[in-house]
Amino acid sequence: DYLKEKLLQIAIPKAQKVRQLVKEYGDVKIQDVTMSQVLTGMKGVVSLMTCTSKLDPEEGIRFRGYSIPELKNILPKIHEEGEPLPEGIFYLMLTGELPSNDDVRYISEQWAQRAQGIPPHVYDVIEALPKDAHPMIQFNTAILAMSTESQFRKAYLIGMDKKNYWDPTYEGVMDLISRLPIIAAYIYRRVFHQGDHIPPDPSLDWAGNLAHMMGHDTEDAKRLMRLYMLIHSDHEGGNVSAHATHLVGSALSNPYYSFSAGMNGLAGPLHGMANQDVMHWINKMKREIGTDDPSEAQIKKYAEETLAKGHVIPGYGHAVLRKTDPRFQVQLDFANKYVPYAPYIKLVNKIYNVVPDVLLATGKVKNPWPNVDAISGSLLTSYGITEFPIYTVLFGVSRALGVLTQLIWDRLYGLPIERPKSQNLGWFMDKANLK
Ligand code: FAM
Repeated sequence: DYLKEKLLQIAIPKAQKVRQLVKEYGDVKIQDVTMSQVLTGMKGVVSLMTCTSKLDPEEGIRFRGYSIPELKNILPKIHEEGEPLPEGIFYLMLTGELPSNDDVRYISEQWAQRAQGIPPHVYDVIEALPKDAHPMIQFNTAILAMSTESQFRKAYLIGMDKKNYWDPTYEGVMDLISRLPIIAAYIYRRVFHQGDHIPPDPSLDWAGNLAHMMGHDTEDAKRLMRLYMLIHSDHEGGNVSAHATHLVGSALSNPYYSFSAGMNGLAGPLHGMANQDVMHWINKMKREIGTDDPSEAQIKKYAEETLAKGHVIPGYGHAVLRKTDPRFQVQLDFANKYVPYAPYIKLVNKIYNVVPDVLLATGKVKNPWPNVDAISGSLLTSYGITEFPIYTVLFGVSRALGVLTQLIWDRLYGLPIERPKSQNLGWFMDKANLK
């Protein structure tokens, strides 16, 4: 496997640097931490080392230094006019280098081959769940069920040298990523298409195959799926799905357990589930106002009512970003190019015109701008993928690319178990001299 060889060559000097930092520079002070940082979700506290991507509050995400618009130009594509293949961003996040066409083809083939290894009991486990169990429950259950195949645990038990843990991690990660589209499509067809399943086409790329297996087999739908899989793949290390995957992985739990932890986090409404909730919010608005095409004044009133009830407006706000999310923008540009007249896209634009001011008027929302989820569901819907509960599963398939690449690097760096310190309320009150 030339990719593994290459990875090891890149990683050895970096792992030495990590060891050197701990040994020789361990006492270097890097930051002061305030009371409010700890009590409002550790925002801005540097406590993780992540190499796959970095999030700038103003500019948004960069993958190994490259922004999404840059990647759209430089990553390999199938068609000149099309979207980059997610295989390419995986390669970039893994090695830190831009892939050639051959590198991307190699990964596509690897994944198509490895995808064939899903054990039959995984389908039995899915089938044992009620059809109306949320697709994220089914997805995550399947991920755990697949961990019977973990090479990591086997290697650990036979006494592998810990320097080599990255190797079975890599194997597990490659297997797991290869199989996620099949699992996601299986759940989609089970829940929404009477269990009428469509086998994978090994000649297709990873994202194209997902669209194909879901039954959305047009070139247009495949193009959308490639974009979707590219932009959701990573958002540096501190977001809930990335952090949870990393944390659980630090106990040397295998890649399946680790990723499953991340997916449980993604299923929360403040994280990945927001893409489904946005659609509920829009549809409830249409029902309550009694029209499919509400005016901006009507949308504003509905948004204000949402806040008055103590609810969040899904798809808006962010823990780090302080500008419109470039992942929102790139989808909006895509929509304006290919489906400009889609009713949901027109609504997304109208909502974008009024909601930021409504949130700003609260005086407390730190970022009133739309995030990735404000449009992704409307875009999928405009392409005929209208079943909202599958949206977070699609997010999860994509998110695997980043968080699992980082898991390989966690093992390459030899990072230890993660164990921050906790204190009780009295301790914080003492620090503040509060009686
Ligand atoms: N609607 C209503 N209130 C909001 C809000 C929104 N969209 N965004 C923030 N706030 C409130 C927040 O609840 C908090 O209120 P309290 O002080 O009363 O608790 C206050 O504004 C300050 O919050 P913040 O510091 O601006 O945001 P946080 O860093 O605490 O939270 C989010 C960040 C994303 C959880 C928050 O903006 C939110 O709940 N947004 C809606 C859900 C959503 O779209 N999540 C998806 C995020 C996404 F990019 C992803 O993970 N996929």
